Amino acid sequence: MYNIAIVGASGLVGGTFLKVLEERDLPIKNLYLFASARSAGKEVIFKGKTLVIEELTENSFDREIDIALFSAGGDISKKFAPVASEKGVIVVDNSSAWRMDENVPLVVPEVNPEDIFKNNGIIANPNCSTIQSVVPLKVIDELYGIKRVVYSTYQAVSGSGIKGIEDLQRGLKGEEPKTYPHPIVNNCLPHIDSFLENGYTKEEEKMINETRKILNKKNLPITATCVRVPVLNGHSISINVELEREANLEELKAKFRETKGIVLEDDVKNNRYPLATEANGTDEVYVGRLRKDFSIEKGLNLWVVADNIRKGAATNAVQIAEILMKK
Ligand code: 11C
Repeated sequence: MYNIAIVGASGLVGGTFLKVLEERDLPIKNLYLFASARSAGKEVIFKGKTLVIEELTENSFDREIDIALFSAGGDISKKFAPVASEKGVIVVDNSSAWRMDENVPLVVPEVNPEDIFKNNGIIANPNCSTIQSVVPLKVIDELYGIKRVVYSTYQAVSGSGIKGIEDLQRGLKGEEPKTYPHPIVNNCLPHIDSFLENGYTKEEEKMINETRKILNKKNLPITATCVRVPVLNGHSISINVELEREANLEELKAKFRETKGIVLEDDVKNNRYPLATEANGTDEVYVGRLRKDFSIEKGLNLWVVADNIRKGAATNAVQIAEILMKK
Protein backbone atom coordinates (compact mmCIF):
# COMPACT_ATOMS: atom_id res chain seq x y z
CA MET A 1 0.00 0.00 0.00
CA TYR A 2 1.21 3.49 -0.87
CA ASN A 3 0.87 7.00 0.49
CA ILE A 4 -0.13 9.36 -2.29
CA ALA A 5 -0.42 13.15 -2.38
CA ILE A 6 -2.24 15.37 -4.84
CA VAL A 7 -0.97 18.94 -5.22
CA GLY A 8 -3.59 21.16 -6.85
CA ALA A 9 -6.44 19.03 -5.54
CA SER A 10 -9.11 21.69 -6.11
CA GLY A 11 -8.46 22.19 -9.85
CA LEU A 12 -10.01 20.48 -12.86
CA VAL A 13 -7.11 18.02 -13.28
CA GLY A 14 -6.75 17.64 -9.48
CA GLY A 15 -10.39 16.56 -9.17
CA THR A 16 -9.89 14.14 -12.06
CA PHE A 17 -6.84 12.63 -10.33
CA LEU A 18 -9.20 11.69 -7.48
CA LYS A 19 -11.75 10.18 -9.85
CA VAL A 20 -9.15 8.16 -11.80
CA LEU A 21 -7.36 6.95 -8.63
CA GLU A 22 -10.69 5.72 -7.29
CA GLU A 23 -11.79 4.10 -10.57
CA ARG A 24 -8.50 2.27 -11.10
CA ASP A 25 -8.45 1.23 -7.46
CA LEU A 26 -4.78 1.92 -6.79
CA PRO A 27 -3.40 0.41 -3.57
CA ILE A 28 -3.55 3.61 -1.51
CA LYS A 29 -2.96 3.68 2.24
CA ASN A 30 -3.25 7.43 2.80
CA LEU A 31 -4.24 10.11 0.31
CA TYR A 32 -3.15 13.67 1.16
CA LEU A 33 -4.67 16.62 -0.67
CA PHE A 34 -2.93 19.98 -1.05
CA ALA A 35 -3.93 23.26 -2.67
CA SER A 36 -3.55 27.00 -2.11
CA ALA A 37 -4.74 28.66 1.11
CA ARG A 38 -7.92 29.67 -0.76
CA SER A 39 -9.02 26.02 -1.10
CA ALA A 40 -7.68 24.76 2.23
CA GLY A 41 -10.43 23.34 4.43
CA LYS A 42 -12.62 22.21 1.52
CA GLU A 43 -13.89 18.66 1.85
CA VAL A 44 -13.67 15.99 -0.83
CA ILE A 45 -15.10 12.46 -0.87
CA PHE A 46 -12.69 9.69 -1.84
CA LYS A 47 -13.82 6.05 -1.73
CA GLY A 48 -16.66 7.01 0.59
CA LYS A 49 -14.39 8.87 3.05
CA THR A 50 -14.25 12.61 3.59
CA LEU A 51 -10.80 14.12 3.04
CA VAL A 52 -9.90 17.72 3.83
CA ILE A 53 -7.70 19.78 1.49
CA GLU A 54 -4.66 21.22 3.30
CA GLU A 55 -2.69 24.33 2.39
CA LEU A 56 0.51 23.46 0.50
CA THR A 57 3.59 24.58 2.44
CA GLU A 58 7.30 23.71 2.61
CA ASN A 59 6.41 21.26 5.39
CA SER A 60 3.68 19.41 3.51
CA PHE A 61 6.06 16.59 2.59
CA ASP A 62 7.41 16.05 6.13
CA ARG A 63 5.52 12.78 6.37
CA GLU A 64 5.64 9.47 4.59
CA ILE A 65 4.58 10.09 1.01
CA ASP A 66 5.62 7.77 -1.83
CA ILE A 67 4.24 9.55 -4.89
CA ALA A 68 2.91 13.09 -5.36
CA LEU A 69 0.78 13.99 -8.38
CA PHE A 70 1.21 17.71 -9.10
CA SER A 71 -1.17 19.85 -11.17
CA ALA A 72 -1.05 23.32 -9.69
CA GLY A 73 0.75 25.27 -12.44
CA GLY A 74 4.39 25.72 -13.38
CA ASP A 75 5.38 28.12 -10.59
CA ILE A 76 4.16 25.80 -7.83
CA SER A 77 5.89 22.84 -9.50
CA LYS A 78 9.17 24.74 -9.86
CA LYS A 79 9.13 25.62 -6.19
CA PHE A 80 7.66 22.54 -4.54
CA ALA A 81 8.62 19.56 -6.74
CA PRO A 82 12.30 19.79 -5.62
CA VAL A 83 11.16 20.18 -1.97
CA ALA A 84 9.14 16.97 -2.26
CA SER A 85 11.74 14.98 -4.18
CA GLU A 86 14.49 15.94 -1.70
CA LYS A 87 12.32 14.29 0.95
CA GLY A 88 12.17 11.06 -1.05
CA VAL A 89 8.82 11.63 -2.73
CA ILE A 90 8.57 10.77 -6.45
CA VAL A 91 6.79 13.65 -8.16
CA VAL A 92 4.70 13.13 -11.30
CA ASP A 93 4.30 16.69 -12.53
CA ASN A 94 1.58 17.77 -14.95
CA SER A 95 2.92 21.29 -15.54
CA SER A 96 5.39 22.34 -18.21
CA ALA A 97 8.00 23.38 -15.60
CA TRP A 98 10.27 20.33 -15.86
CA ARG A 99 9.33 18.73 -19.17
CA MET A 100 12.35 19.82 -21.17
CA ASP A 101 14.88 19.36 -18.32
CA GLU A 102 17.29 16.68 -19.53
CA ASN A 103 17.36 15.07 -16.09
CA VAL A 104 13.59 14.68 -16.05
CA PRO A 105 11.91 11.91 -18.04
CA LEU A 106 8.85 12.97 -20.06
CA VAL A 107 6.59 9.95 -20.21
CA VAL A 108 3.58 8.52 -22.00
CA PRO A 109 3.27 4.94 -20.71
CA GLU A 110 2.20 3.50 -24.10
CA VAL A 111 5.28 5.05 -25.73
CA ASN A 112 8.32 5.25 -23.42
CA PRO A 113 7.52 3.50 -20.11
CA GLU A 114 11.18 2.54 -19.69
CA ASP A 115 12.04 6.24 -19.12
CA ILE A 116 10.03 6.25 -15.87
CA PHE A 117 12.90 4.52 -14.08
CA LYS A 118 15.48 7.07 -15.26
CA ASN A 119 13.96 9.61 -12.89
CA ASN A 120 15.83 11.61 -10.25
CA GLY A 121 12.72 12.23 -8.19
CA ILE A 122 10.66 14.09 -10.80
CA ILE A 123 8.79 12.64 -13.81
CA ALA A 124 7.02 15.01 -16.18
CA ASN A 125 3.59 14.44 -17.69
CA PRO A 126 3.45 15.91 -21.21
CA ASN A 127 1.04 18.49 -22.61
CA CYS A 128 -2.38 17.00 -23.38
CA SER A 129 -2.13 17.55 -27.14
CA THR A 130 1.28 15.89 -27.21
CA ILE A 131 0.12 12.84 -25.24
CA GLN A 132 -2.70 11.88 -27.58
CA SER A 133 -0.52 12.52 -30.66
CA VAL A 134 2.50 10.42 -29.71
CA VAL A 135 0.43 7.33 -28.88
CA PRO A 136 -0.46 6.64 -32.58
CA LEU A 137 2.78 8.23 -33.85
CA LYS A 138 4.84 5.64 -31.95
CA VAL A 139 2.95 2.83 -33.75
CA ILE A 140 3.44 4.54 -37.13
CA ASP A 141 7.13 5.15 -36.44
CA GLU A 142 7.78 1.52 -35.54
CA LEU A 143 6.13 0.30 -38.75
CA TYR A 144 7.22 2.87 -41.32
CA GLY A 145 9.64 5.40 -39.76
CA ILE A 146 8.52 9.00 -39.33
CA LYS A 147 10.31 11.72 -41.35
CA ARG A 148 8.18 14.81 -40.68
CA VAL A 149 5.00 15.72 -38.76
CA VAL A 150 2.43 18.50 -39.29
CA TYR A 151 -0.03 19.03 -36.43
CA SER A 152 -3.27 21.03 -36.67
CA THR A 153 -5.21 20.97 -33.41
CA TYR A 154 -8.82 21.66 -32.46
CA GLN A 155 -8.58 22.05 -28.67
CA ALA A 156 -11.43 22.10 -26.17
CA VAL A 157 -11.94 24.92 -23.66
CA SER A 158 -11.37 22.53 -20.72
CA GLY A 159 -7.66 22.74 -21.69
CA SER A 160 -7.75 26.20 -20.10
CA GLY A 161 -9.22 24.75 -16.90
CA ILE A 162 -12.41 25.88 -15.20
CA LYS A 163 -11.93 29.42 -16.52
CA GLY A 164 -12.05 28.18 -20.13
CA ILE A 165 -15.28 26.30 -19.50
CA GLU A 166 -16.75 29.42 -17.87
CA ASP A 167 -15.86 31.53 -20.92
CA LEU A 168 -17.73 29.12 -23.20
CA GLN A 169 -20.73 29.16 -20.85
CA ARG A 170 -20.62 32.98 -20.65
CA GLY A 171 -20.45 33.19 -24.44
CA LEU A 172 -23.46 30.90 -24.85
CA LYS A 173 -25.43 33.36 -22.68
CA GLY A 174 -24.32 36.25 -24.92
CA GLU A 175 -21.86 37.62 -22.34
CA GLU A 176 -18.35 38.97 -23.06
CA PRO A 177 -15.29 36.68 -22.65
CA LYS A 178 -13.04 37.02 -19.59
CA THR A 179 -10.47 34.29 -20.30
CA TYR A 180 -9.90 34.43 -24.05
CA PRO A 181 -9.14 37.65 -25.96
CA HIS A 182 -12.16 37.01 -28.26
CA PRO A 183 -15.50 35.21 -27.94
CA ILE A 184 -14.99 31.45 -28.15
CA VAL A 185 -18.63 30.89 -29.20
CA ASN A 186 -18.88 30.85 -33.03
CA ASN A 187 -15.09 31.23 -33.29
CA CYS A 188 -11.91 29.21 -33.70
CA LEU A 189 -9.04 31.00 -32.01
CA PRO A 190 -5.58 30.22 -33.48
CA HIS A 191 -4.06 31.22 -30.17
CA ILE A 192 -3.31 28.87 -27.25
CA ASP A 193 -0.95 30.14 -24.55
CA SER A 194 1.21 33.18 -25.34
CA PHE A 195 2.91 34.15 -28.58
CA LEU A 196 6.67 33.79 -29.01
CA GLU A 197 9.00 36.10 -30.95
CA ASN A 198 9.02 33.64 -33.91
CA GLY A 199 5.24 33.87 -34.39
CA TYR A 200 4.44 30.47 -32.89
CA THR A 201 2.56 30.03 -29.62
CA LYS A 202 4.00 28.29 -26.55
CA GLU A 203 1.45 25.50 -27.04
CA GLU A 204 2.78 24.90 -30.58
CA GLU A 205 6.38 24.98 -29.32
CA LYS A 206 5.50 22.47 -26.57
CA MET A 207 3.98 20.04 -29.08
CA ILE A 208 7.11 20.22 -31.25
CA ASN A 209 9.70 19.88 -28.47
CA GLU A 210 7.84 17.33 -26.37
CA THR A 211 7.13 15.06 -29.35
CA ARG A 212 10.84 15.01 -30.20
CA LYS A 213 11.79 14.18 -26.61
CA ILE A 214 9.22 11.40 -26.09
CA LEU A 215 9.91 9.72 -29.44
CA ASN A 216 13.64 10.23 -28.84
CA LYS A 217 14.07 11.94 -32.21
CA LYS A 218 15.93 15.17 -31.44
CA ASN A 219 15.90 16.61 -34.94
CA LEU A 220 12.54 15.38 -36.25
CA PRO A 221 11.03 18.12 -38.46
CA ILE A 222 7.67 19.07 -36.90
CA THR A 223 5.35 22.02 -37.29
CA ALA A 224 2.12 22.82 -35.47
CA THR A 225 -0.88 25.14 -35.53
CA CYS A 226 -2.88 24.98 -32.30
CA VAL A 227 -6.46 26.24 -32.31
CA ARG A 228 -9.02 26.66 -29.51
CA VAL A 229 -12.53 25.64 -30.60
CA PRO A 230 -15.91 25.91 -28.86
CA VAL A 231 -15.91 22.32 -27.60
CA LEU A 232 -16.31 21.66 -23.89
CA ASN A 233 -13.96 18.71 -23.50
CA GLY A 234 -11.87 16.50 -25.80
CA HIS A 235 -9.07 17.66 -28.09
CA SER A 236 -9.15 16.70 -31.80
CA ILE A 237 -5.94 16.72 -33.84
CA SER A 238 -5.27 16.36 -37.54
CA ILE A 239 -1.84 14.75 -37.98
CA ASN A 240 -0.04 14.69 -41.31
CA VAL A 241 3.03 12.46 -41.42
CA GLU A 242 5.76 11.97 -44.01
CA LEU A 243 7.18 8.45 -43.78
CA GLU A 244 10.44 6.66 -44.58
CA ARG A 245 8.55 3.67 -46.03
CA GLU A 246 5.14 3.61 -47.70
CA ALA A 247 2.30 2.79 -45.29
CA ASN A 248 0.01 -0.17 -45.79
CA LEU A 249 -3.31 1.10 -44.42
CA GLU A 250 -4.78 -2.33 -43.68
CA GLU A 251 -1.64 -3.36 -41.80
CA LEU A 252 -1.65 -0.09 -39.86
CA LYS A 253 -5.33 -0.42 -38.96
CA ALA A 254 -4.72 -3.96 -37.72
CA LYS A 255 -1.85 -2.68 -35.58
CA PHE A 256 -3.99 0.12 -34.12
CA ARG A 257 -6.76 -2.41 -33.33
CA GLU A 258 -4.38 -4.50 -31.26
CA THR A 259 -2.59 -1.61 -29.51
CA LYS A 260 -3.64 -1.10 -25.89
CA GLY A 261 -4.86 2.42 -25.27
CA ILE A 262 -5.94 3.03 -28.89
CA VAL A 263 -9.46 2.67 -30.29
CA LEU A 264 -9.64 2.56 -34.08
CA GLU A 265 -12.80 4.33 -35.20
CA ASP A 266 -12.49 4.32 -38.96
CA ASP A 267 -15.55 3.37 -41.00
CA VAL A 268 -16.39 6.37 -43.14
CA LYS A 269 -19.05 4.53 -45.12
CA ASN A 270 -21.06 4.48 -41.90
CA ASN A 271 -19.94 8.00 -40.86
CA ARG A 272 -17.72 6.62 -38.12
CA TYR A 273 -14.66 8.59 -37.09
CA PRO A 274 -13.36 9.83 -33.71
CA LEU A 275 -15.48 12.46 -31.96
CA ALA A 276 -14.83 14.56 -28.86
CA THR A 277 -18.27 13.65 -27.49
CA GLU A 278 -17.31 9.99 -27.66
CA ALA A 279 -13.83 10.41 -26.15
CA ASN A 280 -15.19 12.57 -23.31
CA GLY A 281 -14.97 10.68 -20.00
CA THR A 282 -12.79 7.86 -21.35
CA ASP A 283 -9.08 7.00 -21.16
CA GLU A 284 -8.39 5.86 -24.73
CA VAL A 285 -6.92 7.64 -27.73
CA TYR A 286 -9.32 7.42 -30.70
CA VAL A 287 -7.81 7.21 -34.20
CA GLY A 288 -9.55 7.44 -37.57
CA ARG A 289 -9.77 9.04 -41.05
CA LEU A 290 -6.63 7.09 -41.96
CA ARG A 291 -5.67 7.86 -45.54
CA LYS A 292 -2.69 8.44 -47.76
CA ASP A 293 -1.52 11.98 -48.37
CA PHE A 294 -1.20 11.89 -52.17
CA SER A 295 0.54 15.29 -52.30
CA ILE A 296 3.84 13.67 -51.26
CA GLU A 297 5.47 10.34 -51.99
CA LYS A 298 4.99 8.56 -48.65
CA GLY A 299 2.44 10.56 -46.74
CA LEU A 300 -0.31 9.74 -44.28
CA ASN A 301 -3.18 11.65 -42.67
CA LEU A 302 -5.03 10.75 -39.50
CA TRP A 303 -7.51 12.26 -37.03
CA VAL A 304 -6.86 11.71 -33.34
CA VAL A 305 -9.22 12.52 -30.44
CA ALA A 306 -8.89 12.06 -26.67
CA ASP A 307 -10.22 13.38 -23.38
CA ASN A 308 -7.59 16.03 -22.65
CA ILE A 309 -8.29 16.10 -18.91
CA ARG A 310 -8.17 12.30 -18.51
CA LYS A 311 -5.68 10.72 -20.96
CA GLY A 312 -4.19 14.15 -21.66
CA ALA A 313 -3.44 14.81 -17.98
CA ALA A 314 -4.82 12.86 -14.98
CA THR A 315 -4.98 9.33 -16.40
CA ASN A 316 -1.52 9.56 -17.96
CA ALA A 317 -0.05 10.62 -14.58
CA VAL A 318 -1.92 7.88 -12.72
CA GLN A 319 -0.68 5.29 -15.25
CA ILE A 320 2.87 6.44 -14.46
CA ALA A 321 2.14 6.04 -10.73
CA GLU A 322 0.81 2.52 -11.37
CA ILE A 323 4.01 1.53 -13.15
CA LEU A 324 6.08 2.96 -10.27
CA MET A 325 4.02 0.94 -7.80
CA LYS A 326 4.36 -2.32 -9.77
CA LYS A 327 8.14 -1.94 -9.62
C1 11C B 1 -4.62 23.62 -23.53
N1 11C B 1 -2.87 21.96 -23.80
O1 11C B 1 -5.41 22.90 -24.12
C2 11C B 1 -3.30 23.09 -23.02
C3 11C B 1 -3.42 22.80 -21.56
O2 11C B 1 1.30 22.58 -20.90
O3 11C B 1 0.06 21.24 -19.78
C4 11C B 1 -2.22 22.16 -20.93
C5 11C B 1 -1.00 23.02 -20.90
C6 11C B 1 0.19 22.21 -20.49
O4 11C B 1 -4.83 24.81 -23.30
